[in-house]
Amino acid sequence: MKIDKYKIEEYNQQESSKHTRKLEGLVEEIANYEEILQKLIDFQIAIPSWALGSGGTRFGRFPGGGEPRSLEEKIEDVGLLHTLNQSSGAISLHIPWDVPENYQSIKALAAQHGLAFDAMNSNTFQDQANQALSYKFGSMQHVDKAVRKQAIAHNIEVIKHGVALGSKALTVWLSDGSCFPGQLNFRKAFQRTLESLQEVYAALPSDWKMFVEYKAFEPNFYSTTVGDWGQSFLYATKLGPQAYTLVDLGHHLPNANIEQIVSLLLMEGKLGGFHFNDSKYGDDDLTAGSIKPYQLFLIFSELVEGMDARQMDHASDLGWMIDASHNVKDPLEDLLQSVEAIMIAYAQALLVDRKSLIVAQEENDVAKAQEILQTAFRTDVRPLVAEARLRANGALNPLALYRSLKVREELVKERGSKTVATGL
Ligand SMILES: [Mn+2]
Repeated sequence: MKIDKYKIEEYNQQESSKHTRKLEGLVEEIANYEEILQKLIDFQIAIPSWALGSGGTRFGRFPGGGEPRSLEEKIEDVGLLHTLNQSSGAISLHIPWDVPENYQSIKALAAQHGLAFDAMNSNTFQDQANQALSYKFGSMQHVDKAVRKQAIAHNIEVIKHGVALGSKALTVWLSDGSCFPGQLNFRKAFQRTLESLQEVYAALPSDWKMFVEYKAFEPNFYSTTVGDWGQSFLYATKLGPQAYTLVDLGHHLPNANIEQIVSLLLMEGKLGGFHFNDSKYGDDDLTAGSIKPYQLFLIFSELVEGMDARQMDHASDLGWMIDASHNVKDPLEDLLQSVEAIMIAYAQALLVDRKSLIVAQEENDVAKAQEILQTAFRTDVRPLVAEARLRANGALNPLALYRSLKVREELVKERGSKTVATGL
């Protein structure tokens, strides 16, 4: 299914006067309005291929119908999102769930939809049918060198797929760790993992980045070998200049101050990328901004401040990706909501009065500092985000148009109601 351009134009026309009215009130207050709009237009968030089908929990999965049955259909789905919001211009593939059969035709299809290939993701957290050795007791940390070699070879194969598609980064998330005290020697596990990562690092093309993603717990519940940002930073530092830490919002212990982590990683030039989602308890993979929108804003506020301090390009110098999937929403609606929440938090962060904040900080004016941040957070920037979409030929309200065009119903007609996308 493809959404015709004129349908978007027609919809925007209908909504135009309402939108203009809301925008005018907001714009009066913002001096650098055009500059902010351009940043919003440039900002793109990659969609992971595994978020296009209904996610499951370990208790069950409830596919909603019309889910993509192939890599081609996954690209089409991201194309639908991008057509609607013009902010989802990249797809992040997972190997082996999305092994491309024909690079040229996959690249051509992505280009047709205006999509780039974001970071490639390897998988040594589960065993595949044709796999010689098991990852039951870890992959890169494994006591058996042959298992480690298998994990290294897999990651190098993922890089090769990525090179053929034009990707520029590899994300390594390891589920390695231990479930019980005494199971693992922490130092040996670290050293083995580092040596394995070094071999993968050596296979990186010179213009590639390697993202070392950390996670506090799950599936291992006693220790994780890349368990927090300190450990990831240690690996990334030891690996070299092409290695960075990747922050996944759901991969922290409860109440961790993620905005502070982000700030310090940026200071050290070691923040590489971001996985957006939201959570209440653990790695819940809920829609970005659905539980803690203020935290999302505070993180973006540090991102903007920290990137500006290093003269980084907001749109291209970090990898931005959604990493979420769950059971109860239409995955495409969920992704539209996530992208919208991210754009809102970014727009609010761009509104923070930085000069006044610096003064308030230097004068220990705590109340003023809070006011400055909350003034930005409490600004309804939705008309600004909508205007950015309008100028980029997206829809003023992507979710409303998605529903009125009955996109899911069309996909069910095309693909059937019993389809299941590859993934967890
Ligand atoms: Mn992640």
